[in-house]
Amino acid sequence: MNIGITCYPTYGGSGAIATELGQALARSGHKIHFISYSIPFRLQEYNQNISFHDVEVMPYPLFKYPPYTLALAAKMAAVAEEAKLDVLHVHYAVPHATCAFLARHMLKSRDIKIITTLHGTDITLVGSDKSFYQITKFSIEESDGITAVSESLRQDTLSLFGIENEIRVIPNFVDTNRFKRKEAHCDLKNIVQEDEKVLLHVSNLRPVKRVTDVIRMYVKVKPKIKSKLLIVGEGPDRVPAQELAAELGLRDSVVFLGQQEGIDDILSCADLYLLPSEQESFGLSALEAMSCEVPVVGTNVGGVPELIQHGKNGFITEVGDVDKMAEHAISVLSDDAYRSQIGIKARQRVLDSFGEDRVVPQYEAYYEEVLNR
Ligand code: GMT
Repeated sequence: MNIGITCYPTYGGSGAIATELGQALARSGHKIHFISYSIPFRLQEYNQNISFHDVEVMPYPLFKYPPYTLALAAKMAAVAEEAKLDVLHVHYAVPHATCAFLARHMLKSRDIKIITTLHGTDITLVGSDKSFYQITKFSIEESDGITAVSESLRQDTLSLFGIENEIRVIPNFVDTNRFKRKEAHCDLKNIVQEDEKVLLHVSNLRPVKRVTDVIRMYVKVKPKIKSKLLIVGEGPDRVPAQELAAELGLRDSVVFLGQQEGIDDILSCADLYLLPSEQESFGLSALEAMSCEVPVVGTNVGGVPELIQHGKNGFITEVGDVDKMAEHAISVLSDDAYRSQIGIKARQRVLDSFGEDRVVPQYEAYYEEVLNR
């Protein structure tokens, strides 16, 4: 198949999934065309089946907001024509589903199918804002196929938008060969001492991720467990989190690493992963942690309980319940055998249901189904 993929190319789970999907499909022989404003950050392997089409927006003094959406739609149409695309798969509805709709209408001779994958805040935050609501609903309904990354997000889409089209749940996935525990690669020796446990949080440090909860739970863990808390990522809550850590006397034990490549290597050094979000339609970072045998403490929101089975392969607490988070952290970090047992079960959960080999064929089958409708 000839498949166009559009996503946000910079950091973020939707861009990561879109890119991993494109790479996996290319390995199976499909021709993949990424269309975006820069090369997706996870696009790391060379494959002759992958091309990248850059969307350039002409600057002009009249434009306070250069119209990227129009340039993207025009590029989608051009690539669809030139590369004879069968499917245009857009990730994150706003504005990509609208651009795809426009592109399809510009094409005179080609019958192209548009598939929109909903990832989370495109529905729950951005798409449901009144400035975007109507156009997001319209563009989703005009797609030939719609997928959501969890049942919870499917339900949110139905209730917030009243969409009557079928929405197929295809969960996020991970490359379990890359995301696996490789202790020998643990390269944090100058940050963490041999006898210290490593707690980890990775995110874009926006308010929805509640990074300050990580600090507030850690202040309860630190006196009981010799450890460091590593925080990876950049975002608006970095400064408040750093200030809170200093205020709580944790300046030396909370390490902000900033944006990092090679999360799989950092995960290999971790003993516990924390995801205290107040919204998380799936929680890709938790999946990647579980794939590396790292027990996760997550919150009872969105798709997280569809991934973590509480007490079996991880832990779930209510949003903001830092006491419970700390309790789970202490129980797991003070008993190595228990920690590794939870970690092994977490990886098994991933292998059973969320490995690339399990999920990518679901997308391929869905493309076929939509094409044959
Ligand atoms: O919606 C966002 O916050 C951004 C988006 C992204 O591009 O990373 O994250 C969402 O999509 C991810 C990939 O499907 C999911 O793993 C995240 O849970 C989801 N984020 C939220 O729902 C807050």
